[in-house]
Amino acid sequence: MAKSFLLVFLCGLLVAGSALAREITASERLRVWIDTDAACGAGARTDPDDCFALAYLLGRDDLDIVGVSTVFGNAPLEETDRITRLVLALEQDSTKPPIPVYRGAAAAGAVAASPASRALVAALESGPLTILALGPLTNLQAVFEPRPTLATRVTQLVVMMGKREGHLFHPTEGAEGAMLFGHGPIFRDFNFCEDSDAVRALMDIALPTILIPYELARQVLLSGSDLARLERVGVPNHPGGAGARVAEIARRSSAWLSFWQTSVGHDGFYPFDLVAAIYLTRPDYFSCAKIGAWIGSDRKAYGPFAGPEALMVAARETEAIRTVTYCDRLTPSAVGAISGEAGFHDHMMSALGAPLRPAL
Ligand SMILES: [Ca+2]
Repeated sequence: MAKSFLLVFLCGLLVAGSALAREITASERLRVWIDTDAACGAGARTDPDDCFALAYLLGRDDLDIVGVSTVFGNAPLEETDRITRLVLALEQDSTKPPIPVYRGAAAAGAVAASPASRALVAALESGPLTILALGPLTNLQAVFEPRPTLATRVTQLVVMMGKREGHLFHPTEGAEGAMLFGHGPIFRDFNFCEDSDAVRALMDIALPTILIPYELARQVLLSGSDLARLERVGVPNHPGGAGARVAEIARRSSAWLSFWQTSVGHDGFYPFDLVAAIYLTRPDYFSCAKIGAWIGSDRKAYGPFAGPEALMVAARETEAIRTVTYCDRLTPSAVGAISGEAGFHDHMMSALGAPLRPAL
């Protein structure tokens, strides 16, 4: 699916990304908080998706990013906090105040007050907030478990998590003629697994939750040639200049790309958190529905064996303890099926600063 999607994209490069017709006023901007375990370049198998999500969001004029909090996950907190600050500092606009970064939880269960939880509470008290959670939900547990009424200040909580019962996170799943276990690892629902107790705690709180799951993110591929294009976004003689952030993240993604090429069997990777970030500005690209969610063992994916605990969705009234919005696929316009529309991949690349046509 991802390859055919790419072909559609490559054939449809004529339309530029969404140029804003007029200047967006401050009151129209979406007020956003980002919670992240950014770890690009921290190790050979650390996913750079948070870093791309940050780069995408920092490049938008229609968002008011009031704060960023860091959490353990893709790497220890020391690393995620350091790398988040590094990503934000690259290309810092000297005409604007820097976006504040707050250090959060270093491990599951670390829910004592932290700079992150205090700052997020203050941000919620000062206005409605969209929260984009790209890592384990420990920082959110630290905020909402002691003060559940703050949930009324949340416009939407967008989380990279969730699965249908019976669904395995394997790259060949759903591919025609593919042997499921033939090649590549089965991924975990990482943000859930790293702190399932935080998810359990938040399930009791009425947060307007939107789940962007693996099954949606796998419809988007950031390919090796995409990364090469993004590396060229930077201006060579001006390392801190336009495009430096994206180019640096692309360079820090080379080991992750190699892992996917050799171990997963794809010339590219699914940019999970970047896909979730794009939901904030282009929800029209996402096909979503209200659905029941619960935490439990998957009874369908592993034959006679009980699967590991997961955050699952389906219309099972007996177990659905929460209603969430679950986005399982891209819309036809996002995959370029509607003539004249710039698709999801086109939007993603142009928003990151890549030229619309690959350099010859
Ligand atoms: Ca992440």
